[in-house]
Amino acid sequence: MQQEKYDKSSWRKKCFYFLTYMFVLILVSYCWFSVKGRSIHSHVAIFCNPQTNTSRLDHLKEYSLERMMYEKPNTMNPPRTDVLMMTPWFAPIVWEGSYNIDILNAQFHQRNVRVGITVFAIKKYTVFVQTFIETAEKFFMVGHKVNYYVFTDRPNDITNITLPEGRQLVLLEVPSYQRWQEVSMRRMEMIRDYSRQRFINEVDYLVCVDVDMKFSDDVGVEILSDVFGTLHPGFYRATRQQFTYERRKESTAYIPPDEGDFYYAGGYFGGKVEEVYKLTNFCHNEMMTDKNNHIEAVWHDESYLNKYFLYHKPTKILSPEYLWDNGFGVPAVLKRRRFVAVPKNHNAIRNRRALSEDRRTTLKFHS
Ligand code: UD2
Repeated sequence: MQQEKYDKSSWRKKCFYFLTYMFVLILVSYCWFSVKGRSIHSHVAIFCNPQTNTSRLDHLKEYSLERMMYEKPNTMNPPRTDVLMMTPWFAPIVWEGSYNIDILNAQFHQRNVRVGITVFAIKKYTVFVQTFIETAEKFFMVGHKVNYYVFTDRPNDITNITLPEGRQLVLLEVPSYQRWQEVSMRRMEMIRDYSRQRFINEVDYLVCVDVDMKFSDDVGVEILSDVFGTLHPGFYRATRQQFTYERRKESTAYIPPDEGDFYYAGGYFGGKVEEVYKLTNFCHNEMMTDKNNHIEAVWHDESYLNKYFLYHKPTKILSPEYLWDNGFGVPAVLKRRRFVAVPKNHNAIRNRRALSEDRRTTLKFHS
């Protein structure tokens, strides 16, 4: 009796071990064949039934334009012949006359695009915020969703501005730095960090600009692209040798005299959040390397930005229409002045004590 009981339980155990072994064997073989099959035959879909297998391509959104009336583009007659409209790497340079905003608006509206514009108002620069936003409301991305991201150490100094639906003001409290050069340069680090934590979840594109500016004409979705830079108003006609790139080999921002396409302004760049993240991460890291080696590039963040764009070509470039200083006059090529510097007394606004004896108003841009 005892023996019979023992045999039964032993047989059950054996069965259990055998079944477990088989199960594990089948599981391992299945995993191995799936992985192996995919890596060996990655170009041949041997494991999926094309009838039932789903693909990302099944869920593509279809965007199509409505019927629109506009003048036909003329292959033999370019709209502008007085300026360069395309770089050698096929990035468009945006000038008045080079695009049709109705077509672009229709495309971007379909995609329900969300745009974030970043400005820094540290210390006395808070005085520029109101004019910046008021003029942006008239001219910047009209009809599109916009978040104004204002980085400031003095949130209480920023007057609340009522904005229409789809547009909002977001104050981001950040530390201040003693030197104005450091304030300017640290923008890269802060844009990078907020891109990771916040912007990537809230907007599609970022436009990163100086705050001591005002909009005076339309700036719309024609500027948007994967990653864009802007021709510096002081150097758009200049030679390579005249560009104020960093020329000391000890700096990571160094650009040799026989290289360089354009001189890009530090105060206007942007693109998709992912691309702005890469750009700001690069610039901040290079700045930190230089800082550890006790060197600072000649034009601060602008020098590192120029280095980035040399080896990561922008996919679109904005003409100086998008960044102008009326101190430069109004050349004939400039059909519109869309975003212009607010005259400021550099010493008084950058330093703690206003230099009352120095009443000069200087050009914003170095040239
Ligand atoms: C140029 C560039 C700027 C930067 C700088 C580097 C343009 C239009 N401007 O501007 O982007 O590359 O050269 O030298 O291309 N700021 C504060 N508080 C301060 C100081 C600066 O908030 O105390 C912020 C503010 O947003 C300002 C920006 O940093 O607009 C750049 O400083 P700036 O305008 O005084 O520098 P500027 O005119 O030489």
